[in-house]
Amino acid sequence: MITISAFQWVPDFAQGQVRDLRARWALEEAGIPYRTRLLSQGDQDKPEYRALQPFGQVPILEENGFALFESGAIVLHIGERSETLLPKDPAARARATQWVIAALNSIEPFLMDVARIDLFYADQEWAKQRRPGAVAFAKRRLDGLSKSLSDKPYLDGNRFTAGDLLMSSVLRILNNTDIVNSDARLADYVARCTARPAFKRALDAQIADFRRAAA
Ligand SMILES: N[C@@H](CCC(=O)N[C@@H](CS)C(=O)NCC(=O)O)C(=O)O
Repeated sequence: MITISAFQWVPDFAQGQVRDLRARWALEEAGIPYRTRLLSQGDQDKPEYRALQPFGQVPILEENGFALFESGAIVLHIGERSETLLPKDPAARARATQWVIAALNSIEPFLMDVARIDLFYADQEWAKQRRPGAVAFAKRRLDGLSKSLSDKPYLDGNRFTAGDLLMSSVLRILNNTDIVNSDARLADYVARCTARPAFKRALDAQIADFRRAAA
């Protein structure tokens, strides 16, 4: 059975955001059962875990001696077993992959610039000065994304793919600001993606693991 690594506990602001959610969501979309390997404080720095994830992060996927890190790689790997995530048609499949990489490479770093300031450095002078520029840059990228989405339900048209799973996961990073939500098209898009039963099951499972660990 597939095992996904996740943290046993994270602060409230990170619950529902930790990146194992992306792997869980993909597995739920694919209808593949999985279990979790919950890391306690410090487990991620142990040599055995670092051998599987060089940066000590979650998630990793393990199955029958095979291990994979990077949430994008994990979602694409699971997508090999799910036409919902990766369509069979080669052109549609390439476009789904394109949106996975766009989410992780062209959008996530810029939303993370803002999130990092807000979550970890909000009180520092340099962060106050940097934030408006970081927000402006993020908004430029979001504007491009919104125009490309246009009035389509999903990035490639009528069909949800792995690209939407990653893009909506990335857009949720700024849930606590109006930076994404002030664009009605993007707000509706995230709501549409996360209304999927597979997302809800994945989110409930992540939260349930935190609750079990806290009990
Ligand atoms: N690019 C990685 C990022 C993974 C990542 O940032 N994971 C966070 C949790 S959401 C983590 O493990 N943070 C602990 C750390 O970086 O030390 C991926 O998408 O898998």
